[in-house]
Order: sequence, then C-alpha cells, then structure tokens
Amino acid sequence: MMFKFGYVAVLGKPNAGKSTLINRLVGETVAIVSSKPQTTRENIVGVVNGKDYQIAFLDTPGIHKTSTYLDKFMMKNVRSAKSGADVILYLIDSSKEADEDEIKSIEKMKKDGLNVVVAKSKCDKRKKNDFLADIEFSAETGENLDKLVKLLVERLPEAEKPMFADDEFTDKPIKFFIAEFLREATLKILEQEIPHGIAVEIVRFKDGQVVCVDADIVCMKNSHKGIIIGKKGQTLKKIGSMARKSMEEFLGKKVNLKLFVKVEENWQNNPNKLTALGYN
Ligand SMILES: Nc1nc2c(ncn2[C@@H]2O[C@H](COP(=O)(O)OP(=O)(O)OP(=O)(O)O)[C@@H](O)[C@H]2O)c(=O)[nH]1
Ligand SMILES: [Mg+2]
Repeated sequence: MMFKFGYVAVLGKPNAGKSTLINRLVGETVAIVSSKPQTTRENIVGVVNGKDYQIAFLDTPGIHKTSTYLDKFMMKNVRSAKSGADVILYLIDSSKEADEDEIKSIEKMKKDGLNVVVAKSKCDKRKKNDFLADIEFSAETGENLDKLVKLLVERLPEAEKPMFADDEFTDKPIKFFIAEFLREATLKILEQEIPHGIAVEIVRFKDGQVVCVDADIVCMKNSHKGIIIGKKGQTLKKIGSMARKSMEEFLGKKVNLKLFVKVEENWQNNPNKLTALGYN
C-alpha cells in the first residue's frame, strides 16, 4: 500500500475545539486550550503518525472579525493555512446552534474547489444543530476519532515518505511552548477581557539541571496589572505555579520561574511590539 502524507488545516470559530482535537490526536500538548475564545494566536503544526500515513495538522486561530493588528495577524495565519493545506478540516461546534454565515462560508469553500471535510465537534454536548456534517466526534470522550482520521487519510495525497521524523511532533521551538504555558495560566486564572490583552515575553531561558525562566507578562493597562498581581501578589503566584507545573511536565525537569508584569498600552496595535513578541 502506498504511503500518504499531507497537511490538514483545522479551521473554525474561536472555541470550536480545534486545539483540543489536535492535542488528543498527537498525544502531546502542541496547543494551549482554554474555555475562553481566541486562545490560539498563530498556526502550530501537530504531527500524527500511522502505519501508512503521516498527517501534519495545522492548528489555527479561531475565525473572527478583526479590529486590532493582532487580530489581522491571526486571520493572516488562517488564510495561509487554508491556502497551503491539502485538506481543510472545518469544525462546527455542535454544542451551539448552527450559524448561517458559517454555513455560507463552508459552502463557498466547497464551491471554490477546496478539499473540505466538515466535522461537528463536542458531540458529547450536542444541541439541536441541523447542519449535515461529514462526521461528528468528541475530543473529550474520543468518540469517532478513528473514523475522522480515516476520512482525512482518504483525502491525503500519496507521498514517498513521511515529512517529519518519528520524534518530531511540532514545528515550534521549546521557548514558544514555555511562553504559551504561561499565557494558558493567565487565560485560566484571569476573568473577562484581561487575558485577551496579555502577551508573554520570555526574557531569559537557561537550560540546565534546573531550567531558569524569566518572563514578562505584558498587559494593556495599569488596572490590569493590579488585577494580575492581586492582593499581596496572590494571583500572580497562582499563575506562576500553574504555568511552572505545565512547563515542568513538558520539559521533564524542574523549572525556576520568575515573573514580571509590564504595562504596554495598546501593544496589540503596535507593529514593533508585535514583532518583538513573535506575532509577525
Ligand atoms: N464537552 C466538550 N468540550 C470540549 C471538546 N473539545 C473541546 N472542548 C472544550 O472547548 C473549549 C475550547 O477548546 P479549544 O480546543 O481551546 O478550542 P479552539 O477551537 O482551539 O479555540 P481557539 O483557539 O480560541 O480558536 C475548551 O474549554 C475545551 O475543553 C469536546 O469534545 N467536548
Ligand atoms: Mg485553539
């Protein structure tokens, strides 16, 4: 039997379950997950290996209307994933009602001749959603994941050999994950709009028996800084300890994490700052 390899771009609205699906299939954390929309900010590759196939999934930011430069950066990522992929896996959240605009945009992709598989995610929490998808699945319970992979493999082009080595499961460097684990902790611990205004900058990363990480949490306003730090520094301490645990699990080593909170008004619209943060 011929080997198959291809890129599958996973698209959908914010919070549709794209990152959760990819993590589950890869078996590693390649993308942070939270209950808040717009968690993923850029494309991340997650590699899944089978006996006669290799799939390079592209996790993408959730599709949303743009207002800041950061939003524009995020949607540029979606467009590039969409145009570079062999297959598009479009996720519809079946725990929510169907959305007319979304259905129209799926029809347009098909009309444009794109190789689209439409899947309803979160079928463990299914609501009345009449949209007829190719398949439904749950990344939480694992229902239909094998069928979903089979469906995708059928659509992949043939290839001589895998593109990624056995032990290579992503395209991002370690420092990226370190920053993302810290951002994930802020998304989980902070409320409302504050986490959306946060970026993380790794100021120092020193590998050794113990890994030393100094990181800046960049936020939009002085009032946000106060909330992030919390009474007697309690909130920042919680964020740090959650992030450190994820980092230690990922690296398999102890981590010494030092956090600083900085205010950088309107960084989401500052091209230089965005470049410095890696959003370029
Ligand atoms: N019940 C249930 N919840 C799920 C499932 N998949 C994901 N979730 C939850 O849905 C929320 C969003 O998941 P993400 O994987 O971050 O969604 P996303 O599409 O990557 O979101 P963005 O990065 O913001 O675009 C999280 O709270 C997940 O735990 C599922 O199969 N069942
Ligand atoms: Mg995501």
